[in-house]
Amino acid sequence: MAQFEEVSQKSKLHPKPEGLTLQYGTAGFRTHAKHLDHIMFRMGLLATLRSKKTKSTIGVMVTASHNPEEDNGVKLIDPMGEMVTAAWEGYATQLANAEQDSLLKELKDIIKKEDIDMSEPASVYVGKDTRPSSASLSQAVLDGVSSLGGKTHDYGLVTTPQLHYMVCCCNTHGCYGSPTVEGYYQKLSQAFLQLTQNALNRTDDQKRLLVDGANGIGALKMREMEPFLRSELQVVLSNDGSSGKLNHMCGADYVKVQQKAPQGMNMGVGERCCSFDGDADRIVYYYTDSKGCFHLLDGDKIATLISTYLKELLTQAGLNLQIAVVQTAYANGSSTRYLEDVMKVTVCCTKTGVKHLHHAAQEYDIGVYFEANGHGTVLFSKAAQKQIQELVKDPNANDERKRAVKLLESTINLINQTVGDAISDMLVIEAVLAIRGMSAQDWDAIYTDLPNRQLKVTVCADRRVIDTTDAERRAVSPEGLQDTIDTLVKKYKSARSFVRPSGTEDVVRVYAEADTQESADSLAHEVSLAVYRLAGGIGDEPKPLH
Ligand code: NG1
Ligand code: ZN
Repeated sequence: MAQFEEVSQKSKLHPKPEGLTLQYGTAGFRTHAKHLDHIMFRMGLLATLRSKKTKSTIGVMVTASHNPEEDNGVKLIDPMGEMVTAAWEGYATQLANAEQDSLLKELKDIIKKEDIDMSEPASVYVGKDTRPSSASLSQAVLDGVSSLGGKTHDYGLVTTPQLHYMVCCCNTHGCYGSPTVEGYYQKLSQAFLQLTQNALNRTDDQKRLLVDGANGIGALKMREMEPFLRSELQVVLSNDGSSGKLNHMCGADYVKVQQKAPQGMNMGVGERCCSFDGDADRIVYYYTDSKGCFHLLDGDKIATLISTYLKELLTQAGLNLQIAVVQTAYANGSSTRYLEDVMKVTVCCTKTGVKHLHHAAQEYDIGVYFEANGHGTVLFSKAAQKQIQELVKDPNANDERKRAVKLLESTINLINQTVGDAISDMLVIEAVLAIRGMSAQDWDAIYTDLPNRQLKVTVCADRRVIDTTDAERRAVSPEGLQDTIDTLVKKYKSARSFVRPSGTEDVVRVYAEADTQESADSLAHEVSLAVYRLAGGIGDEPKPLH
């Protein structure tokens, strides 16, 4: 067939290095950019098949998020802006690892398994981050799509959540918004301006926010969006990409893991600051107090702030909708305790990776999901949205209910329900703080985090020698590891620890929390040693942190 002839010809321009195998990991393929050209071409092919199969537009985002600038990666986006399903992740790995001469065979195998009608049209939206390698890699995606006769729309430089939004807008025929960057700015800014009208007498200081753009796409897009916000938010942008390197000593991941402010940010005492990651799908907040102490407001604090606000509005609106918060094992123990015991909301724990959290959040009327690292959003079920819209129109509702339900309606419009979105989350947080008249310190005081530490251990064999259960909170292999962790945890107060293989780096991650930073550090170190000894660690033995 002519269409396969073109694939065959074009694939030679994007050859696979023999023997190289890669996995579709926690968030797509991700590695050094020099290994990715063939992957991109093939993901163009796969997205075309997925589009034919679903009779919808599919998205392909070229980014390696918070990874170093030299890396790159690719994420596939399903019709409603969600992450691609597990079966298709499997196809992605199958296609990515096919040697050059068996590519067509694997492609036809997927077509057969999925019973794809190749005469269907295909449409693929493509976006990229600011990495130097992203331009040629996104061209490889476009080549893949066109070699199978698919239509492409190249959005160029966009944040990952913006591309998710475009895909959702397209497939809902405009119901979610208009599929342009301008449409995105308009939808979000209108909702933000409506919400902040409810916050009276805000001073310029309260409107001021310091934003670390991680030297990436988020900085560019924040600049573009600023005029739409009409000074209701006064952004002071640093790490805007004009000089520094992407994610280097800055960005949400750096701030969260190092538990310190990024370079290049001039923070006044108590000033609200936030950091995006390299593709602007994560955000964390922070401030320094009068003693110069750094305070992190991470994904758990964000989930608590937003769910408290939503719960209050539901009560005021007299709506009986169930609200749940979805977390992972990395959620700080204090946040879980606060949500369950004080706020009395349902808390559910899933495996790491937003696709798991997103899925779990869909089970509730309102599902607030955040990873501790700041990746998350809020999902409203169709039924919940309908109830809210009906109440907005109800002429018999009293003023208090009307006000609350209008706030809920604008909040829904401000939230990017397709995926975690740093810009959208930032505007939600800013609106909530403004409406409730809260400072960063007030927000931080909702509960006190347990001191914690994250470490990495490199092992010689496949890191998946570590197998886990119970939403990754317990290790079932190698033998003896969990018993050792249990014994170590008992030595410390309010302690918890777990280990799991990373899905994005070739390391085993260790997490520990306890009543003091010294204890958390010491427990994390002892557990790292146990991993090193029982799971075949390489290099020097982990050293104590102090
Ligand atoms: P891995 O490498 O599987 O731990 C990391 C993050 C995830 C998620 C993905 C994708 C931690 C501990 N893990 O996954 O939460 O965001 O990257 O970006 O932060
Ligand atoms: Zn990201």
